[in-house]
Amino acid sequence: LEKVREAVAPSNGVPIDWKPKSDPASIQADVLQNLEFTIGAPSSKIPNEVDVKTAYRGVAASLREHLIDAFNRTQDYWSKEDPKFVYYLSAEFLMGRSLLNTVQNLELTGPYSEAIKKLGYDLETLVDAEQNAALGNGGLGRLAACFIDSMATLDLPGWGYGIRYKYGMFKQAIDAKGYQQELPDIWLSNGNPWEIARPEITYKIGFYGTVDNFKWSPAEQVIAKAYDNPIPGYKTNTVGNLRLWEALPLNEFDLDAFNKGEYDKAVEERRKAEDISAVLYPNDATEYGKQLRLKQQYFFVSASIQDVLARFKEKHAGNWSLLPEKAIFQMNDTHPTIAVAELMRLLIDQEGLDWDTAWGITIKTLAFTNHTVMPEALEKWPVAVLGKLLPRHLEIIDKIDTIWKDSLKEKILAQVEQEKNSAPPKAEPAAKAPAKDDKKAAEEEEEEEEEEDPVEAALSKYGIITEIPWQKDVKVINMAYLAVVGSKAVNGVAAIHSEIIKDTIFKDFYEVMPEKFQNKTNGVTPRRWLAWCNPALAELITQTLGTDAWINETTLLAGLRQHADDKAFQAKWRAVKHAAKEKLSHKIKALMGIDLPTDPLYDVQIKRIHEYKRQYLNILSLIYRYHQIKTATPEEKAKMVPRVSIFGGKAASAYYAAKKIVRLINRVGTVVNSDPDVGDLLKIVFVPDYNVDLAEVLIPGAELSQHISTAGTEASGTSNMKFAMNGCLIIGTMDGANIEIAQETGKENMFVFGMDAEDVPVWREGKRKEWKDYDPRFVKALDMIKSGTFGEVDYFKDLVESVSVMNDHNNDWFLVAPDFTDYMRAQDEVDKLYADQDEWTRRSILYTAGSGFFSSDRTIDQYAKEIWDVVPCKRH
Ligand code: NBG
Repeated sequence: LEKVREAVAPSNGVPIDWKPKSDPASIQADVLQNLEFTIGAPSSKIPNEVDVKTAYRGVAASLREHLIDAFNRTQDYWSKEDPKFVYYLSAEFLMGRSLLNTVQNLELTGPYSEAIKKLGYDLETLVDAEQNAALGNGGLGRLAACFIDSMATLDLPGWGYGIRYKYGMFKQAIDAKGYQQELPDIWLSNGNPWEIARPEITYKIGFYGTVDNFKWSPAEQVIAKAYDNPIPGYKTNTVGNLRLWEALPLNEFDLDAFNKGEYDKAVEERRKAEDISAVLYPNDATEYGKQLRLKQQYFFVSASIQDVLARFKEKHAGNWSLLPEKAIFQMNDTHPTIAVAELMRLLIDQEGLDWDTAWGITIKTLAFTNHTVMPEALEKWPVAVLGKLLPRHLEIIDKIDTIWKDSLKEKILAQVEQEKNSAPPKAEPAAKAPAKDDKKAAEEEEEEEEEEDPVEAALSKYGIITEIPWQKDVKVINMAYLAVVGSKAVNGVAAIHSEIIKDTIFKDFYEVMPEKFQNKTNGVTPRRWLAWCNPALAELITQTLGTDAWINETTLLAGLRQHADDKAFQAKWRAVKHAAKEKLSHKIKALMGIDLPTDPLYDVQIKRIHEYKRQYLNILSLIYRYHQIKTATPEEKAKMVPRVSIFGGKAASAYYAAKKIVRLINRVGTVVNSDPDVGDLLKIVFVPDYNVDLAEVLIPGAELSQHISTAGTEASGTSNMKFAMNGCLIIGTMDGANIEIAQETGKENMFVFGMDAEDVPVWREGKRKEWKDYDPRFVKALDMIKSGTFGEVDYFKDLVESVSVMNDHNNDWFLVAPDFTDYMRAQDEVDKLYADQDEWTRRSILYTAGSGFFSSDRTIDQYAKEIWDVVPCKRH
């Protein structure tokens, strides 16, 4: 080794500062070299006979050198400086593609484009050859991806931690009849040039088994193997890390079994282990309660915490009280919340700390973000399930629960006393009460005796381990409560959502520890979601503001406001938007073979398909629009505003109502698009397999986007922010981050409709009187479905019924019918405004101008300062 060092290092012993070169000629040579020696393409075929996918790999391999160079320097520097780190624990990271983002963030686009051109390709084609890394379901996973981009850009020492799923989010196909079909997402089939396998970094993860005197002996063990994914910041040398874990068997292969001819048995252990990191659960706000899911959660959480503790020990062996000054784990929703028990277990069982010391460290080292109030997505594991898989953790959770409730006892006792004293004295039994027979009286007495102690009753609502009301005797662990108790801070993801959680799901907890609760309004990275996906608009913004500093300092976008009334600027803005519509139209032609005119209003609703997101409301209004077109006179038709309505999104595979909505949209699209009476007045398109790279085309091309959830249900929404950045107007309810977008861009510029979050529960209780009857247009739309205009009358029957029984307020839980009229009013305003293109464009500019607040740089800066206490550590 010494000899090698001597050979590569100059005499002063400092290693040669090797760096990949960035001029086009060197890049070209480097790509060629990588094509041959990394990828293995025969030199006789390079470059002209190499197919696009291979060429992509060659270019990625060359870029990877730049990435790894900066990555190693960053990580070395951080290791030397030893700052406090944030670890973002998330079961999902919806990264999308990396080539364009990498080349842009490293500021190498110019030389790479040139080099690639000289080799006979173009950057855009190669970008398109990359598979999507769809290791997430929707907003929650994409948020995690935006966050690590911002962490790197802000030079914050931080890593993401998650699972390297072999199969990501399922691929969605729509069959000829309009049904959604789910296909496996084999995203690694062309390799993954961005990751660095780390066979040297592994941890053992145990499951099942027994606990004897606090000592856990797992019955099953697997190995977690690390893969690092360098995350480049923009305009900085910092490259962060996303470490993903793959599950492998402890024993590769049972040769004995194989030799006996038991081939299945020979590979059984491998198969069982690999199952753990095989698939991303394709659900978003619906809980299947699968044991494997819990296994996945524990798997990645345990590996990540073990990894962090191992590094900590190398530097600060034994000094555990220092841990909260060196590390904070942010738990992204309930999926990683087993971390509370795992950190306790490792500190106590492995490091030998006592309970109180371990607990003191734990609650300073964990923080929790809640992303939904939908009860089905707030994970509750049956005690029986968790206790079997993780028996030691169950013990720990049980003890946390007991100590937590004990700590509240005094407070509750005082409350109960106070209530007793202030309650009116109990009336004496009426003198003439009929005498009871003895037996009955005795029974009643017994019942009274059994009556719960009021303190116990009051305490039960704080229980981490509780009974589910509809299934007595089945005990469950409320993972969100465990997280709230075990964290230093709890936050919601938009202002309204953070208030709602304090009033509803965490009300009791908020009352006893209000200081823990915070808000951190979501954000999105302005790099991927404006600068890189909409280069023409970005260029216009840079020209207009005289700087591209807005890419990292998005509040500078406010400078566009002063140009909003300038007609010449409006014309330029419109031209750029129109070009983006054309690009979108070409994309749809390529994907679906549908020709979309580019003059109509482009109206887009893209998100997971869910009843609360109300794609149903949108399609019902379009059905009525279709009816209007069919019955219009030529004069009326001439006045109509043509529209292209685009939907995209996946329904969870077992979510039948959502799947019916997908089918309805597709059926309506088929009928409308082929009706010669309609022509270009209305086109309805459902783009299959909506994902990150489609979003990067759909968002710039959209002029109107729909964020129309029932108020109080959408925690934040993040695509609303992306649309706003790209100058797309919003029709929406006063829900989630729409409220803050309206504040920033002007509520008068948004098409706001519907009940607000305070009205909704009142409506549901059936107390709202002013709503008299169904809107006749709503009735018409439903009638058209019922009468078979779109076929499949029986199939759509329950969808129709779900919004039909007006007096049963449990029906139509998401208020499709009661919000319909106001929605139609807002849609009329949309049409009216679109006819006035100057005013529309003015507003479009104001959206971009007002979107600066919604950069994830701002969000992450707030997390860093207000929760994590992590400061930038920048290598120069
Ligand atoms: C989702 C919410 C969205 C929110 C994202 C990111 C879950 C559980 N929640 O409204 O539905 O924008 O999280 O915070 O996926």
